[in-house]
Amino acid sequence: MQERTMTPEPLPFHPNPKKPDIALPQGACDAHCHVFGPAARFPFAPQRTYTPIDAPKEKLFALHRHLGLERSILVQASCHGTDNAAMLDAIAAGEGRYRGIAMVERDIDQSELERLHEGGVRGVRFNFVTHLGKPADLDAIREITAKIIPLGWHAVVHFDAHRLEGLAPFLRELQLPMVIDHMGRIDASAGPEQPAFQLLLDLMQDERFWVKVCGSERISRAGPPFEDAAIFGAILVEKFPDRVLWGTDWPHPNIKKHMPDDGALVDLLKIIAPRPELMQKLLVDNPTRLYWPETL
Ligand code: 0GY
Repeated sequence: MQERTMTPEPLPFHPNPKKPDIALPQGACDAHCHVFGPAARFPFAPQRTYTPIDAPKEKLFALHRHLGLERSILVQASCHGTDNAAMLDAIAAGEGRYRGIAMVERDIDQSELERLHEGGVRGVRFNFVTHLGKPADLDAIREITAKIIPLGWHAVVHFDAHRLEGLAPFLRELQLPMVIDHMGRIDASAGPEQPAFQLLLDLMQDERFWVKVCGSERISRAGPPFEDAAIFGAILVEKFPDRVLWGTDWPHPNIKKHMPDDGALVDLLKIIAPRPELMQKLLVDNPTRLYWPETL
């Protein structure tokens, strides 16, 4: 058999996602997605570990209309580093329906934080994922979180499952809400009894922690339609219905094999949040509490 050659080219996002089988509730929020570039206007960071294809805001907005998502949280991705300009530009175009999670330098000052807040930012992301570069510095996190707590912001933490055991004591020290990305990137084939998932459940007993029950396409080992991963989301939603969020993760950076159909990812919500009251909390009430509390 001929060996497959790996291509450095990123996979393009799905060109024509299906219409979801399910209608989403009014005010449904995609709580994890990105905009990339366009590079000609918003260059990627020199220290990035990958170069994505352009995924501009217009394409994201069209996807959201197609899927029935009315609001969204734009998460700063590592390929743009701490230059949050593309994200802020997209939020500004969203007329209040979009909010953001930034990445910031350790020495960020109050006036810059206030500028980000004005621009719709409500939290800072810390990355510990090996393929995304150097892990976040713990002292820098302490300093940054001390500065963002007065603004009512939270932290978003993104890590590989094997890091959780080492990271958990540090996270428990932090005095602000923390949202864990992609179900802690556990390995869906290792079953709910695996130590990393049990530790995630244990952390979630503490009311400061929230978890995103998306990323099924990342943690699945069975492949499309990623149902092996969605069952972990279902467990988290059932146990912690008031501290779960969901998102598309469009345009799916670093997906190497099975680029998901975003409409089919929405359909996975039938497994993840099988009752209307769970869907309402996951897609509407929880994002409102965390990102638009002033509307309550
Ligand atoms: C994600 C996942 C990835 C990328 C990033 O910051 C990023 O560049 O988050 C990934 O490569 O797994 O959350 O979209």
